[in-house]
Amino acid sequence: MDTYKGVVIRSTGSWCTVLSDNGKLTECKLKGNFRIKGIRSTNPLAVGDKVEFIFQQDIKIGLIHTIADRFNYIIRKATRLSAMSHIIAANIDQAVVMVTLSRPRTSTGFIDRFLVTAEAYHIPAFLIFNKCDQYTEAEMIVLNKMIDLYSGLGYPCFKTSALFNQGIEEVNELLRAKVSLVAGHSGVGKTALINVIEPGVIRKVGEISEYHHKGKHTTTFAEMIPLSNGGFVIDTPGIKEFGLVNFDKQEVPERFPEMRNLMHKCQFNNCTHVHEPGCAVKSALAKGLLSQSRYSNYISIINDEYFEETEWD
Ligand SMILES: Nc1nc2c(ncn2[C@@H]2O[C@H](COP(=O)(O)OP(=O)(O)OP(=O)(O)O)[C@@H](O)[C@H]2O)c(=O)[nH]1
Ligand SMILES: [Mg+2]
Ligand SMILES: [Zn+2]
Repeated sequence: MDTYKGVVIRSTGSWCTVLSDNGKLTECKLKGNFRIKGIRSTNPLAVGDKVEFIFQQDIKIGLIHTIADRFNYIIRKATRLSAMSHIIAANIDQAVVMVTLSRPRTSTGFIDRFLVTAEAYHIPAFLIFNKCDQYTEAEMIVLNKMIDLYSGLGYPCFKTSALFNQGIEEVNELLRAKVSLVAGHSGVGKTALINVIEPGVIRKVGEISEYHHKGKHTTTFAEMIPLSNGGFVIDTPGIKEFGLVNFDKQEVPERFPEMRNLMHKCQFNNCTHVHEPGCAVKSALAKGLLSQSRYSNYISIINDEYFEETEWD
């Protein structure tokens, strides 16, 4: 019996598709008694997992017997109150959040939660502002302010239009030879952009509802797409909100680069930057040196009920 090595490019519950080192795709499942330690997850196998499997000639499927240790993964709660989590993807080099200002609207709260998550996992993060063809002048001003803010914090920003092929070359360069997770609300154009970058395999793109100006969850599970530039891009289903699983309130300021650089100047070393005297963060905020939206999102993150969850091994 031959053992093969590969990477999971699609995963739906217990079945998955593995791209082997020899370029072949094989439908695989986990060997019957396989147990995974550590994470209580609804999906034992995630897109991006490196696995080894034995191909069963008689039934033409692969049985996975080894999952390599993940060097990182992005996780969210299966549902808001659930004790289970869902691994969105594993072994990611960089994370891209795709943003649209309208149709659908992406809030800075969503963006900052995404960036905090990426910081927590030490994954470099980028922003792509898509649908630049459809904004009014007033919206373009807001967009440029957001770009100033986020690029100033060290998160490179890109402007694109998947519809009119704008900004595509830069994004193609960004994705070269890396495994990139692409996340964002339903309808922002994640799949549309991937279709433009890799026109060989056209994937289903959805409509925006006329009434809600939101997408309709066209992509229903994460999928890893090999690019001809040597990279892999992970298209994810539109995420409404990021549940921040598995971390401690006190760590949150460190996930904000602008706070990380100031915290050591606070009077108290356990300062939460909310009400304490001698807080360097609050004084920078009062002087207009920190962004009010980032600070408000920090407050909302530390007050978030998701932090109540503590049951992880
Ligand atoms: N005007 C404009 N429309 C776009 C652009 N990119 C995508 N769209 C449209 O937006 C709609 C949603 O695009 P999708 O690619 O399905 O969005 P998605 O982010 O993959 O959505 P989910 O799979 O539901 O998460 C489609 O009707 C696209 O044609 C763009 O740059 N400009
Ligand atoms: Mg999609
Ligand atoms: Zn402080």
